Amino acid sequence: MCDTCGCGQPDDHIKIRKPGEEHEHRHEHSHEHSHDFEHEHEHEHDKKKHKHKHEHNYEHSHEHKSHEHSHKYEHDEHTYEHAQSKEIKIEQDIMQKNNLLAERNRGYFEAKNIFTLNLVSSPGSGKTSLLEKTIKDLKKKLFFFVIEGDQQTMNDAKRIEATGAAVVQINTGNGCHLDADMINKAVKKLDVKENSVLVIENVGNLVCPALFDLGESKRVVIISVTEGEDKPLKYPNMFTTSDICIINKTDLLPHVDFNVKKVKEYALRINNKLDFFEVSAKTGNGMDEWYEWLLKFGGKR
Ligand SMILES: Nc1nc2c(ncn2[C@@H]2O[C@H](COP(=O)(O)OP(=O)(O)OP(=O)(O)O)[C@@H](O)[C@H]2O)c(=O)[nH]1
Ligand SMILES: [Zn+2]
Ligand SMILES: [Zn+2]
Ligand SMILES: [Zn+2]
Ligand SMILES: [Zn+2]
Repeated sequence: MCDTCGCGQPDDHIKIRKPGEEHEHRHEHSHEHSHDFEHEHEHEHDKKKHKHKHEHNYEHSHEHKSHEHSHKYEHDEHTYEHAQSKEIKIEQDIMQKNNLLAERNRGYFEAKNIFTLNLVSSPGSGKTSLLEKTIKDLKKKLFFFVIEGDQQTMNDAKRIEATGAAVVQINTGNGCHLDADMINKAVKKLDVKENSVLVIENVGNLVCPALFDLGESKRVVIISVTEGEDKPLKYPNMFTTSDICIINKTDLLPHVDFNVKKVKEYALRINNKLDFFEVSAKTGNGMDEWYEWLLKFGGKR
């Protein structure tokens, strides 16, 4: 797992904003932070000060001169752990925390009859385009709320705002995925209503978003025909954890070497429960079947 998946992600680098709020310089975060990450600080042990790298909440190992010392924080005896086992421990804690929060999100969504989709894909597969078209065509029938995720810009949120749907943008800074905590906060900011459809556009990346349950009702992986049909084999996690696979940009099929039959076969090899939709968000081709599916699940307006 890469560094940004959990580590190196101080909460105050995450920005959750509605379009138009980006120039207000409103800081919604308090400067609380937990020491989940490695940092150096001084300790006093038997009146002797020493500096060391230290992770609160988690086990840590560090070098020390021969002296007795105790900590406020629980940690293992100072055995010399391998850096690797330490990393795995941190990953487990992060995933566990995320999964608990995802279940809380899911409970909330179920109680309010909010049908939640988590759109995952590589960058540029057409998530925002698909969503724009879907909202325009179905907004009389379904009540849409949107959470847009990407690292830096408000671009996608502005595109969605133009369709008339309520939207917030989560900028993750260096982070390469959304997590359940960000969704929890964004949902409050959006004030998502009962009997609605909440669509979450995850950060464009076929690896890390697969690891983080957001509490969604269904996960939708989008693959475009310009990406090559071997993606399911190369990025199996994304396909095992998804319920729906949308094959987008089918209008380009005459111009690219992409075998639709093969991509489905590869994807089913990874996950035999996947349902497919073949669409062009640009021309609208194939969108009707996708809409039918959405209308079947989404809370009626
Ligand atoms: N030909 C064609 N182009 C499409 C289609 N859907 C999206 N595009 C184009 O693909 C590019 C990326 O589309 P976006 O909707 O921004 O993709 P995205 O997945 O939201 O991108 P990120 O948020 O950056 O990951 C744009 O130039 C779109 O116009 C399609 O069905 N056919
Ligand atoms: Zn990552
Ligand atoms: Zn500290
Ligand atoms: Zn120590
Ligand atoms: Zn997008």
